[in-house]
Amino acid sequence: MKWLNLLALLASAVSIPVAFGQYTVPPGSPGYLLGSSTQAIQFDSHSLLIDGKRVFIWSGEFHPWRLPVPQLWSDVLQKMKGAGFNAVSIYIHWGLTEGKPGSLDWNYYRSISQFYEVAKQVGIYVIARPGPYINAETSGGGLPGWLTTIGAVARTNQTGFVNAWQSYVKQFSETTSKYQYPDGPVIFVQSENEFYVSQAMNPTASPAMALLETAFRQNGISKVPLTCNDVWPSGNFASGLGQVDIYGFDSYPGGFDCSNPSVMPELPNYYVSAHASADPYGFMYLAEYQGGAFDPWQGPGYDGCEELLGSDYSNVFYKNNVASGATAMSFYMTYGGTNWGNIAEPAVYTSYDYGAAIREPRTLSAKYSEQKLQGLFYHSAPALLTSSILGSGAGAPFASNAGVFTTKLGGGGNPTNFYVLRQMSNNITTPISTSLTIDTSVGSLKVPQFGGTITLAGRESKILVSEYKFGNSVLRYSTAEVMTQTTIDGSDIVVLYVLAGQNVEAVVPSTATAATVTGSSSIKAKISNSDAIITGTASGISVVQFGKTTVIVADKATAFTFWNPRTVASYDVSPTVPSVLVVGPYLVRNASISSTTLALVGDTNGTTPLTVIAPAAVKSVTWNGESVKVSKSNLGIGLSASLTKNAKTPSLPKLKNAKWKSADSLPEIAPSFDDSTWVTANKTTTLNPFPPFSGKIVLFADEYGFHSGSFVYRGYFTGKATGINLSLEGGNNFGYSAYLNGQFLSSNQGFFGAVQINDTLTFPANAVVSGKNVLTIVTDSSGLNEDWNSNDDFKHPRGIVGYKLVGGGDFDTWKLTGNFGGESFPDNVRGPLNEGGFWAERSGAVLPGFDDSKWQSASPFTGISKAGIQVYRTKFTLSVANGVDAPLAFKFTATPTSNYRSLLYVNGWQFGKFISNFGPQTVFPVPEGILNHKGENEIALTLWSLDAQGAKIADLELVALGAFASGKEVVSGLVTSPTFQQLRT
Ligand code: IPT
Repeated sequence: MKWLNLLALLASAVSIPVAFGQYTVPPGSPGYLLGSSTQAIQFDSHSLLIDGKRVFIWSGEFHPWRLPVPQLWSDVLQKMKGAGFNAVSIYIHWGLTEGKPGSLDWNYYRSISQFYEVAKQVGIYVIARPGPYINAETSGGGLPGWLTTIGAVARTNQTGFVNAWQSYVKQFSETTSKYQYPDGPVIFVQSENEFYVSQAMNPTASPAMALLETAFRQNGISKVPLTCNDVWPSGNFASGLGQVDIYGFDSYPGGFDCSNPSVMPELPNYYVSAHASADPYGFMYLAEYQGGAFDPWQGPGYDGCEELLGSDYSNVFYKNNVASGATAMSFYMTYGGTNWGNIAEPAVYTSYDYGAAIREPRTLSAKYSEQKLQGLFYHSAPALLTSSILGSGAGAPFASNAGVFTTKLGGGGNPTNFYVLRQMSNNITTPISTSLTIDTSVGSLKVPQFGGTITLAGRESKILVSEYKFGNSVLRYSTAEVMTQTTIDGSDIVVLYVLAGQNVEAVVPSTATAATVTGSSSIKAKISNSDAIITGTASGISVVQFGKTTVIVADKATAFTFWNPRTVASYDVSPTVPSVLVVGPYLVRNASISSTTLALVGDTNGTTPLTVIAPAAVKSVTWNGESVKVSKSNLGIGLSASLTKNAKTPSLPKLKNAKWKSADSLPEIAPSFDDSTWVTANKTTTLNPFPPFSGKIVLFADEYGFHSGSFVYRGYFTGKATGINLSLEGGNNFGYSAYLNGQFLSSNQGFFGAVQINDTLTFPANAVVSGKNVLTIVTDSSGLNEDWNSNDDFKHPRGIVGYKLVGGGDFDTWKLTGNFGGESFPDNVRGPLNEGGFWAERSGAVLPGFDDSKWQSASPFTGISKAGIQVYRTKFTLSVANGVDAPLAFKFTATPTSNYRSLLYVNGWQFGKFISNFGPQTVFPVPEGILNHKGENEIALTLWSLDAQGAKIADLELVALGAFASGKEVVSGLVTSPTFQQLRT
């Protein structure tokens, strides 16, 4: 191992990039390092290079299928780009794409080509992660439901499994091949997902991985590297069979305990050594770095996750990654979205907000701003991309205070050094002060030199620089952090920030004779011995100008309002691409200059002061296409204006006052119900590794082509049975109700962690008839399990898994049904997982255009007074003003003592599963496009009362989660949403 490290060191010293896919010699020989290529994407042990230029990958995870409105994808990507994200990582969902074996559908929200086009337009690289296994807290971890019935073990090289993914991988690869950089935005294709676990448990992981990689390559993924995400930096697939071009690993060091959001775990300290031995030739790529957390059924809710993995966490942990040498990281998630339909796996509920930087309603969180400051900085510090760790430790020789831990990065043939400072423990929430000994071109300096201290708040990390180049200027050092730099009209600008009130000391060598300070006077500046010396505390914005150099100092909260868009279309967000500085708005999406006009596109949430620092040629400014009155800014630099466009919060209908129509959604309990078109369960054997423990007939819903939502069974028997032993599986928190000959027997619900419900039901004497008896069972599923351990866990059956009549006899016939059409579902827009098997769903009553004129008038707020399922429908019209982005949501009032389960359908899309006593979700955001913001909407709501006393919805309101005057892409009404007439007649 030692000599391998030596080679790696040698490679880093000479920094010869390796092109991917060029490994004609085995890893470990010098030739391996010297492979060369003309390809656009290369790398070495420091960083990725694109078109020969080193690049820091600041990436975020987003699942387009969790936001099924393609016209909103640009909104998320522009928000990401605004925060310095130059890449987006996406999972592609096999199960949603191939609902029926052999019938693949890549249209609508499944369109990867449309996503790549949007990313190309926005100018953001794409990391494509097609699985075929993805985990992702989605049903079956992305494996299709029909895969539960194949004999082969998933995620192995067994023929049955390999055959199963062929079409999906081929079609993914063929489409993606046209979008490989530079023809499109795709820079990496990841093979499989966290296959480490498999290697321990599944000896065929390597051959399975190799087969997949060959399939990607043979079907067109020939220009970009294949990558992996090891669950731990243990080197799986960094070498040997199944080796990828670029090795990556995942890390979730913040944990998932969102109920204790103020507890911050300590920093991981193993990355450097583990990566060095796992992947000595590659740069450190954190393929999934924790960007939030999922929240389980009965969990504390996503606000806790946003706090736990919030701005302090982002500050300390992400900077620690940089201190560990990472030059590429992707946050899981950056926009989480929604588990609409039956996308969720059993651990999670409808919202997949994830406490991410961009929240489920597409609003920006506090940590978005923290990520923006860091993202912009990493792109503004090319020296970071050739640096190595030059030393680290508590106190000396760096910090004067032993309570401060410093990592020094530098080298790489330039004088720039980076000092990553933090406190010794994340338990410390009080500030600490220190001085720092740094290397500069005038020797070692102990800074600050002119009074004051460097302060670190509790849970604050700072990256301080020395000999940092910006344009033709150099920051000798700064005790404030750098946000970004740009050069405008030949004048170099650097933006520095610290928390309000903290000291700042910065020195920039200069031949100027005087320095002026405008804006906030908390900062002073002077020229002394050919140095501009800047000192003071940060408060608002201070602008220091001398010669052709400008240093802007802002307090951190004010820095959060800074934006630095490029003014030409470009994936490259480094300082070599012209940019402007914009201060004030909630969001700046885009900037461009044509002759004397700067056109800005963005969002405001109220009257907002605007300052722009742009070339002198710019005389006028437009905001979202309208010109704004500008004057010289009193900051002493740039132009100022006021953005006055106010977004009116839309007036919303009161659902409590709406006209509701209603019908029984459980007619199947009637003995006379006609189930002749249902499937007859006739299997007595199964390939499923989790067979029934009792009962003659296999009743697993998936065996009969029903993979989503809910199932209804009707079992016929004659004789004198007095009860039944019943076993059901449905994943966490599933429910069921049983009826005999129309009479309610009982209901039950699982809880978190309950795999199976085993109940003995006693038949009331008066319920059993002497002839044919019919037992009706309605049950739902919270999705298929994931398959994290490659042990076919996702094949855990759903529905009835065991039955035995008490008192003798057996069933003659079992009939069952699930979603309309099963695998031959007709709705190729909403796809295979949208609907379940309730009558309201099968009959199409949940679809727009369904004729409910013959239904009775009844409201869900009155509800039902017995056990059963009732469906309610209403319509309302919205007229959200043009140019307003108003994320809307349906808000249930929680009634934890009541026992009911509800599905919310919005224009035929299932966008909420509310369980009265489990929670935690009561607010269900529904994106514009699923909800028609400018026209009519049809809502269907099911109310499944588990108890004999019935249930009612306490309240359901339509609420606005914000209102922004927005420059986002216009959503043109509803996304394609087939109607009842198209799908059921
Ligand atoms: C990691 C998975 O790769 C990802 O798909 C998702 O499930 C994530 O976890 C949790 O949200 S696995 C990691 C926790 C070891």
